[in-house]
Amino acid sequence: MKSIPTTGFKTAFEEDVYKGLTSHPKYLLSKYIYDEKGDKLFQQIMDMPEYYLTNCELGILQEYTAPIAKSFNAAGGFDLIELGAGDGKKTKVLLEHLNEQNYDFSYLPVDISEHVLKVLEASVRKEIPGIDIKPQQGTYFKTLESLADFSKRKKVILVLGSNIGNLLHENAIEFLRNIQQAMAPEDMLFMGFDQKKNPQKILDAYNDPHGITEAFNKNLLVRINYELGGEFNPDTFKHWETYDPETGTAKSFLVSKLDQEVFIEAFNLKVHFDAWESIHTEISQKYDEKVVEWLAGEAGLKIETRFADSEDCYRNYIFRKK
Ligand code: AVJ
Repeated sequence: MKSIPTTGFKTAFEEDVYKGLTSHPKYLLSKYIYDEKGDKLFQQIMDMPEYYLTNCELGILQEYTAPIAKSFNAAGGFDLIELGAGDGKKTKVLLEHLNEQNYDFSYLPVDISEHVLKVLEASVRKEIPGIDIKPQQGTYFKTLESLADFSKRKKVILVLGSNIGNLLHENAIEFLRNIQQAMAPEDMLFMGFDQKKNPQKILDAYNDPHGITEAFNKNLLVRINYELGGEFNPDTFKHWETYDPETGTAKSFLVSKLDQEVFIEAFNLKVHFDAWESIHTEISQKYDEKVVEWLAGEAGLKIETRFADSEDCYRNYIFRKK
């Protein structure tokens, strides 16, 4: 049934897809949703009214711009390092204020995609001329390591969008610990965490009536077709979202509507799906204060301040080294 490759895989994508689709239960990793098409779909998700996260965080940044900016400041100025900047819509609220108030700082957006950085740099330069922007292409950790000795200034590390929510707690701790290790005692981490809330609101955000989240989730199949010679028919899969209010975990699945075999050329393999068999594709973790405190503590960080939106849907935390 399976043809186990005797030689190595060409890419991590190939290897991870093979592992996920030959496991039981099946899974695919959400990080692979983000090719060029996936990036565009995520952009559309952030613009939907149902995806409350964007506006909640934007609201916090708008309401508390001045105190946030003040907390970033230090005698010798500071470097603002953003992991996963995207289109910078939210960050620009802070950048504009920091620029107007003549704070002494550099903005260092970090991303794996050179393209994302180019677009961001151009829009920042156009909208906020005079800003000192130094894009850093690379993985978060490689870049954080090199930035640790990049300058003697205070580092403020920014992670917006509740991006940590795609990680299981164990991996979230590892992520936070990696950041913690790159921090000097005076440095700080400013990070967004989507909070537990009415479960219906969460389900609506990840199961929108426009079908954008469905297309985003199914982009995994489309990408396998495109890059690995897969023969998935995305219409034969149903996008399914669950939310467990106890653990705070929202999960996305693709469920096969029929018993089928899907050929994938790169593996010379037919993957069998029973009718209603699932592929787990993503988690979007929701947090409460206790869990944030615990994750931070495990990573050697402590909460210094928190900012919440008026409905307490979302919180941005400032962490320091313990
Ligand atoms: C980018 C991980 C924050 O989980 O809310 C949006 C990705 N998935 N809709 C999230 C996503 C489905 C998003 N993060």
